[in-house]
Amino acid sequence: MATFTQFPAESIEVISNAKSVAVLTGAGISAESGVPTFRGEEGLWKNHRAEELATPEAFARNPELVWQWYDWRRGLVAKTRPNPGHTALADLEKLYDDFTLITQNVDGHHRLAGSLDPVEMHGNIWYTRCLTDGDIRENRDTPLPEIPPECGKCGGLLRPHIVWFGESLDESVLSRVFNTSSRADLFFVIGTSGVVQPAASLAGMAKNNGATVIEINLEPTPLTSLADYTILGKAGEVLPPLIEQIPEK
Ligand code: BJW
Repeated sequence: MATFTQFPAESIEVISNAKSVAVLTGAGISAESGVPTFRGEEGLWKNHRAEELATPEAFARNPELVWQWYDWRRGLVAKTRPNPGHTALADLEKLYDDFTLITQNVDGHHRLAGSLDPVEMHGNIWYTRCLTDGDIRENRDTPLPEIPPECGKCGGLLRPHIVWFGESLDESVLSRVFNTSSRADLFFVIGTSGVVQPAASLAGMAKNNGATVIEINLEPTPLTSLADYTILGKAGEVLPPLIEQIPEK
């Protein structure tokens, strides 16, 4: 484990020679867009208790309160745009035949920046799911005209199409992220505190299968001890100059 403020020359060689690349992002990649992170001084959990807002029990208890919080967050995200960190990852993707972007973020910014098929492990804030008929659909209304919103098809209660604490992740998503992390020879972990499972275990899975792990974060995290390189800095400042150094194949 070693920490740096920019990519050392030998890591550029590893990145240039990689054949199978996986990237895991967290809230930190969107922080420079103005989307709040969860933990830390400025994080969402500073003023809001996770268990009162981001659990199925919280929603069953008080769907209006949970929807008001998500409506507020949707309004925040709607005012933001992808930043140079998102764009750099969309550019990085073009350099490899085997590349998977895995994100814990629900803001949809990777896709907006041009990433072709990001795996959104925790869902997407712009989709709703009906509790009665399971219908999933895009909904970009902001603010929402009614809270809580109802299913246009069956009148059932809609919930955000997001994975809350204590809920299982979609099986197909899980198998995709486990497969891609196990076969990667290079694994980036960017802007995540590395405490929420199962996302937090992916870097270790990659490492155990022989991958080089590169972390980019403002500060050391629980994943720093397993990373081969930790670059301390803002993703939107660290990633763009990196891409310029990787030769096209
Ligand atoms: C920058 C930066 C810049 C800032 N540049 N960096 C095993 C052991 C123990 C517990 C569990 C376990 N398995 C499952 C659990 C329970 C639970 C869990 O992990 N709990 C832990 C907290 C202990 N996991 C679950 O419940 C998951 N379900 C599951 O596993 O089902 C099976 C199961 C259930 C129960 C028991 C056992 C098995 C589901 C997890 C769903 C997470 N949902 C949330 C909220 C919903 C989405 C929403 O409303 O938006 O997802 S929680 C929240 O945390 C959100 C995030 O995606 C997630 C991760 O946060 P992230 O992205 O890391 O953000 P931060 O804020 O924590 O960190 C930001 C980082 O960026 C910091 O490090 C900064 O330094 C950095 N940064 N600016 C670079 N510019």
